[in-house]
Amino acid sequence: VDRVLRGRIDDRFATVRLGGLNLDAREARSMRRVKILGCGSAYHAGQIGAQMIEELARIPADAEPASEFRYRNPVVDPDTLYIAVSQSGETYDTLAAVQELKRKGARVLGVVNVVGSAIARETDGGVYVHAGPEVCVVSTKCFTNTAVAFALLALHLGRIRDLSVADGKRIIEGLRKLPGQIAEIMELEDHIATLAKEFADAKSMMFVGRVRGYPVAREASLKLKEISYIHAEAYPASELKHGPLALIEPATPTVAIVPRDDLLEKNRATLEEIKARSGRILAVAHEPQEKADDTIVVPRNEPELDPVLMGIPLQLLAYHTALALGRDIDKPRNLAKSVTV
Ligand code: F1P
Repeated sequence: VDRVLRGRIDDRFATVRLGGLNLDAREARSMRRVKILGCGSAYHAGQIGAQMIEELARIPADAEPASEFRYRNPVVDPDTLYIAVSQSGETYDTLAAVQELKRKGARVLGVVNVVGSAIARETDGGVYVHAGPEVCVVSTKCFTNTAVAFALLALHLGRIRDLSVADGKRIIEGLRKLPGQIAEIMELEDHIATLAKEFADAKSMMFVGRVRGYPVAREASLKLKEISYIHAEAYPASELKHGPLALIEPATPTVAIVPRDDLLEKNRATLEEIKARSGRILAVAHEPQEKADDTIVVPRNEPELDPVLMGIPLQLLAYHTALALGRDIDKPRNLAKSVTV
């Protein structure tokens, strides 16, 4: 995270410098929508990015799996800024989506880790994530850094459009706190490893989160599936009552993402609904949750940056669950470093 922030924050003007972005102020002001495309963890980081762009720059934004977008003959809109997200920069579905967009005359930026990769070359500009090489197949630090890169981009767009200087300063201070807070979360590893041993027996797990917590829930469930092979579902917390509550029972533990935002009370009510069905609950929150059996307590930052911090203990949870099950974590089955077909 230090690396993605380095040299990019300008305290004096409460803004950020994004050298290779290649998007001038006139273009940034005239765009009507942002559409983010990526696969797997890159898609989930894109969901976080879309929320940050809506919150900090007030531009309507959404994320879609590139692997869906490329097959559905989408309407390509000249007033939409498209952003392709990829760790490797080689994922074929994402590259194909970029090429299709370029053919139709769209402007496409990249949020990419590997410098000079195919997606970095094909896009019109963008932000490098500077997460360094991902030594294992699954994306971990790149997911975190991509979320931070989106915070920088959202801040930049927000300052060009209508974000107040005070808000800019608040987010910049929050960004500066991240590396120290991530180090604090890493101190929780032993506690998380102990919790993971309890989850290693689960046949299935449920991950729930609302708004900022939802992409974190999705990514956490993907990490668990990828490396431990435990079945996991991720649901927006408010969707539970539309069917999936039927799955909650003692043998299906739930991980609930409970940030301290204006949805805190709603999130606590969700914990109650799950508890009432005797489901075991692990919460990720800023303070211990009464209804949960255990809470992983993460430091508080600006609410917009919660997804950056709250994903990390759940990467550790997936890692230690897989370790407890004796899985080959760096080479999980059926997963390639960059999916090229
Ligand atoms: C996308 C992705 C990763 C996943 C695995 C397979 O890769 O789905 O999120 O962990 O490596 O590919 P990328 O486009 O971000 O390189």
